[in-house]
Amino acid sequence: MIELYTAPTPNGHKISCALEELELEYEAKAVNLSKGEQKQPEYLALNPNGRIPTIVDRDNDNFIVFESGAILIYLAEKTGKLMPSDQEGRSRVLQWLMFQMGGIGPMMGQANVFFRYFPEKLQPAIDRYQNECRRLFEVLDTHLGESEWLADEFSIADIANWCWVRTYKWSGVNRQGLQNLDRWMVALKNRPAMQRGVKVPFRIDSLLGDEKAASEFAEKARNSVQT
Ligand SMILES: N[C@@H](CCC(=O)N[C@@H](CS)C(=O)NCC(=O)O)C(=O)O
Repeated sequence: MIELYTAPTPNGHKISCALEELELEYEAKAVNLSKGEQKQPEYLALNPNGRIPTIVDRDNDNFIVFESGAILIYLAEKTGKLMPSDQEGRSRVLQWLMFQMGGIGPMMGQANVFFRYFPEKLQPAIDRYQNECRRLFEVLDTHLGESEWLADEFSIADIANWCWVRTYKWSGVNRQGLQNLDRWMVALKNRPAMQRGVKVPFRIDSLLGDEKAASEFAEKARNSVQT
């Protein structure tokens, strides 16, 4: 049994989607980010960075893992699935996983901050992050024109990138004209495990068609953005 401390965000969904794909038994524990539960001492004892996700592996002497990329690697190595063990195959998965961890995730996160949450509208900052996200989407699109999946087989790298790219509208990033990326997005969306994973720890409806819900959500997030 794995305990997963999470919230309905891309970094949380990366882990619930992987756990669903791997058919591992897990218990999701919702961390209320707008109430600041991630900064409480009990949680900081598990994750010194005060962010979700975190796992506790009850079957491995309560081993704790934080940082979503490290959690994905841990789960893949624990099961021998979603990442090959040969050096080159493993490296190809890690390259695209790191591309998400160091590029797509932080850039979309900053696009969200400046496009949705920041009190002032700083257009150069919004443009900077949205344009960088678009550039990263084009990198994915070019690669996916030559390869069905990001690495040789479906892997944790696909899960990690998909969980972020699917939220492009919230970040205000243009995804038009990227047909290879579109093909891959649909392939992932059609996987039952991914469909289950993005409803953990609870289902949230798209905020995009509901202005009131979107502004309430942005207001809560704004309060947690430290300037
Ligand atoms: N590098 C971390 C980033 C985690 C992260 O930014 N989590 C966000 C939700 S997607 C969070 O917990 N935000 C709450 C906060 O910053 O206080 C990871 O990949 O695990």
